[in-house]
Amino acid sequence: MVAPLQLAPGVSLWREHFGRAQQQELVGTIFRLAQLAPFYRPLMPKSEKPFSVVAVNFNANGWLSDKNGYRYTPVHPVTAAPWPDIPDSLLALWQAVACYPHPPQCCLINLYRTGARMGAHQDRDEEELDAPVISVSLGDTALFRFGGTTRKGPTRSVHLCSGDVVKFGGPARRMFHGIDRLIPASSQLVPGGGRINLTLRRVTKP
Ligand code: MD3
Ligand code: FE
Repeated sequence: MVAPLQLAPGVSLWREHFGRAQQQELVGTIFRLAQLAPFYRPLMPKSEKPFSVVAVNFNANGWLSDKNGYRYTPVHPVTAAPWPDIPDSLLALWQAVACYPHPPQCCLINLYRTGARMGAHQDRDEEELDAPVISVSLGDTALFRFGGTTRKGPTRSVHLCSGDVVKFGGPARRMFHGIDRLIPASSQLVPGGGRINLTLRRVTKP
């Protein structure tokens, strides 16, 4: 692994960690698995407002949001089938960058079509906060914004491009973050256009 850019304490960025061929392979794998485990549209708890992204998961712990709240579930909310396994290339990525001695338990895949965004939030449905979250960006460039561990205070923005890998660990694990917008058609990678983001997470304590 090359040395990452250090964006903030606990935030490491590997620009274009995955080359074009590997990006194409990951997208192909995701769309092939999505024939069995289709992308679904999460809903906000209580308000039932639909997310602008659609999502699917790999591995036994799938992150889900619907009117009953945020939680981890072993089965797809529409098909009730177990989620597909995490591809080996993503397990290998975790091994290479996480600096954490146990495998990831969740791989959430968010698909952003043009106009989709994600409001500022913290990832706080996991019991294990000693493990980092690893994010992989594929397709159109996104404007990612992050701040501190409260909603107040300054934020910074960085473009996340296809093939980029970011690790959020230590003090960054509880930071507020979101996606303000995509740069439309900045990549041709994703069939139908847009962006895919994968997040690898540990859910429970070992
Ligand atoms: C910082 N996804 O799924 S990736 C999410 O691009 C999520 O789809 C965004 O936020 C996306 O929860 C942002 C960057 C990211 C992911 C998880 C984090 C940053 C994080 C967890 C903790 C701190
Ligand atoms: Fe998040």
